[in-house]
Amino acid sequence: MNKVHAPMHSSKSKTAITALLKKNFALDPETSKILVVGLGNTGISVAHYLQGLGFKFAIIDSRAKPPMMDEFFEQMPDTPVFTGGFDEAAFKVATHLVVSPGVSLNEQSIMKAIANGSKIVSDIDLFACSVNAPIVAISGSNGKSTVTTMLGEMAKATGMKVGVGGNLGTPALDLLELDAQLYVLELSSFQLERTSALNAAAATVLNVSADHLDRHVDLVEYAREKQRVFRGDGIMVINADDPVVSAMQDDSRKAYTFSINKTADFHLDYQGETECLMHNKTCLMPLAELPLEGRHNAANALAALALGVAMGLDERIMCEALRRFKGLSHRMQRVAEIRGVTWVNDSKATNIGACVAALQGYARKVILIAGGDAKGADMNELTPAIKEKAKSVVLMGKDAGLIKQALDGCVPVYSADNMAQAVQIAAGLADAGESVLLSPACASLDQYKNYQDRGEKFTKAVLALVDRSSSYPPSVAAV
Ligand code: UMA
Ligand code: ADP
Repeated sequence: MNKVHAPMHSSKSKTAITALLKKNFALDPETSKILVVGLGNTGISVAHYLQGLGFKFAIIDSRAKPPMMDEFFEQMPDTPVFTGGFDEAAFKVATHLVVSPGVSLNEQSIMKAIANGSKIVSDIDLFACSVNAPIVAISGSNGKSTVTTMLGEMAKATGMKVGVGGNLGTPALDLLELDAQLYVLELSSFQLERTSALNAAAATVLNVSADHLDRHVDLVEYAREKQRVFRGDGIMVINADDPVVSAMQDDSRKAYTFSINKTADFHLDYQGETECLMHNKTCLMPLAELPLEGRHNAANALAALALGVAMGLDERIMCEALRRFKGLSHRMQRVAEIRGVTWVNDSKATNIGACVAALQGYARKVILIAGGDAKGADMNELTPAIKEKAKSVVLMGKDAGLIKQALDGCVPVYSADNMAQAVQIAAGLADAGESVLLSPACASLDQYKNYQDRGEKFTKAVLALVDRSSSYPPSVAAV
């Protein structure tokens, strides 16, 4: 549970923060009536923050009993909490709404409140108004957590006190107590769409591919929300390989470009026989020294280096941090090698872009385990990569049928009811020297608690194969 903390020891004084909140959002401790929507990690961090500044607020959550409610009552017994629905009366009196990213702004009660004059303020707005230290903001469809963590490690290696969080896990406002010299925030489209005061010292959109289309109208609107990360006058870090991101570049602003396909400020090139991560004409380090699978991780490293250079970090120290960076769990994580078959957990591939990037990293065809909740994406976009890189596909979850339909018989497809079965089937299909890749291209929530749960169930099932040598490999038939 988050502990109660006052944000005021983070550089700016309480008076300065209050003045800025008044100027930017007409927020006033005496008169504003704030409704915090969502009693999750974000909502609780906002509650502690507002309490520290002496604002009046209430909290609302549509669930009957949000998991952290009891602890919350213990800490803030006097805060009005509404649960079990979005009570119109609570919205009616609110002058300001701080809406958690998991709650859509298209909720009836929220749209009505906005129409009646309530202002939207995000936790990121509150954070941006409260720090003096520079913020680096990282968005994109894929690679955010990896680049955010990489840059955090780089900054730490230079001896800086750094706060790392946002969509990555620790709500931004909970980082204030660190009183850091630099803040590195991963920001989702949901966080950005409701943020207006962010003026990051350096920002990037790593890439844009279809995701969260169940929440955004279309890809154009989704990209527009991501572009909000560049609001302000900070240094832009632009992926020159992504046309949607390149179009976001503002020529009047300082920018660094990165690319894994062509020359850019940060790019890949050969120095003799050795392929290197380059800054202009200087080799920063050989690519082979980056201990991560997949060329998309070269792009991630170049983006992190560009952001680090934008913040004045030492290139040599950043490269030392990159050499030590072993990657995050559930992203192209090698789980085991059993009878010559390599098993890879990429459960965090919750959209098509991530699955395609994973497949493209393989020279030899793989057995792909995919499926789950497609979140409104067009599964036809998966077909070319699967056709080129998959020997066969094992499908599971709510939208397995959509993928099967999109593949239209171009590779053998097998169906599984659960992960243990999917792993059994894949074991029967894989020959020594091949890889089985869990890279679902879909969210996990139809069958699992979250992507971690899905990845753990995969790992458990893979490791169980070792003990089941008599039934390994089973025989299977394509559906
Ligand atoms: N809620 C309602 N009604 C709704 C939906 C949600 O009342 O219709 C309530 C939920 O019951 C919950 C509360 O709202 O109690 C808060 O929900 P939340 O989903 O915003 O959860 P938080 O705990 O505040 O977590 C959020 C981010 N969650 C989402 O964006 C869905 C976390 O990102 C983030 O780490 C955290 O803030 C701190 O910044 C998670 C995520 O899945 C990891 N992000 C998506 C992604 O990466 O794809 C965008
Ligand atoms: P995010 O925080 O944006 O979801 P992660 O770093 O957690 O990003 O990675 C999510 C998924 O995307 C993983 O499957 C990972 O292998 C894949 N991925 C990471 N970086 C990239 C990239 N630059 N391009 C495409 N896919 C990527």
